[in-house]
Amino acid sequence: MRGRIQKALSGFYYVNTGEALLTCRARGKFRREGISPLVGDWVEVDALDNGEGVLNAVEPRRNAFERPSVANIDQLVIIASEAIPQTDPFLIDRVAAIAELKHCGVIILLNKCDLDRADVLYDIYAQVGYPILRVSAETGEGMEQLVSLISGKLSAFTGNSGVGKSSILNALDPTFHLQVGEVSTALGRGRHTTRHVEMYHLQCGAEVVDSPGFSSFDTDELNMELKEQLPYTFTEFREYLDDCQFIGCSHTKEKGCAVLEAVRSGKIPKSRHESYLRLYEELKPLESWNTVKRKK
Ligand SMILES: Nc1nc2c(ncn2[C@@H]2O[C@H](COP(=O)(O)OP(=O)(O)OP(=O)(O)O)[C@@H](O)[C@H]2O)c(=O)[nH]1
Ligand SMILES: [Mg+2]
Ligand SMILES: [Zn+2]
Repeated sequence: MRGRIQKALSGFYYVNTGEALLTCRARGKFRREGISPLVGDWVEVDALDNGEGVLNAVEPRRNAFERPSVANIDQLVIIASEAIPQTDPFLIDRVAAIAELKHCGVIILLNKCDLDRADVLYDIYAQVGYPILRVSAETGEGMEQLVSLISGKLSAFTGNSGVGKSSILNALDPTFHLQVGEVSTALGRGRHTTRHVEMYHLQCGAEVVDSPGFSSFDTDELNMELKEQLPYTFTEFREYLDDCQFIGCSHTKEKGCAVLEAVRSGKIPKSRHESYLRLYEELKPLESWNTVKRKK
């Protein structure tokens, strides 16, 4: 029968079939073929006795992410803060670039606004043009507007550990009691309180995936496609890309580069271009082993 993976934990997949939540193991072929079923996947399962099942097949995906590990989502909600922990804009830009590559919506939520209004981040992303909202899980500020942005959709909350992803879910739905963790003031970061990926159905009609926060990234999602599309994944660069003097301009240091000119004149936020340069450098090594054609 058909169902959707609602939760993944310790090698088990909890599949919602509409009638039951089956605890499933995946068939060995998934591991052999290098496919990881993800929360949000539509799957085919065989029901066994006592609420267990076997996961047989994963339906084609609309999109899939490694961090957070989810599939078929409508939008990524990137949660950030300028209180403790502070969010490095590079982390936002990196996640947003991958979301753009996969044609997935992006929303920026600035949490802990009871402590800090996050003016710097607000100005950057308002200028980029992403939907952006100041919220506070503590006081409830912004929750009504947030509901209107997420209802009727499947969203994945993502952001650095301790930024308040689980707290916002608790604030959105009074029936939720998700575990939240203290932030280490000495280290200025969260303690990785949420340890698994799970989809929640909210009373307001939204579906949201909560996931472990990140503190750094590995290189899994940095691939050739991202390298080739990088300038386009920075949405506010797009209108300048045809005006560079050189075709094939990398927008890093060239003469007559329209993107660099827009950065100089303040039309593109400087921090966004700095993130672009950092990603450009990270992606650079991919070229040598991936695009050189072998002579036959
Ligand atoms: N003052 C204030 N504190 C908040 C707010 N939101 C969350 N916190 C606190 O921040 C800490 C971390 O919150 P969590 O919800 O556990 O953060 P998380 O993003 O889910 O963290 P991980 O699960 O580790 O990724 C907790 O002590 C919360 O009480 C807020 O809007 N204002
Ligand atoms: Mg959490
Ligand atoms: Zn250029």
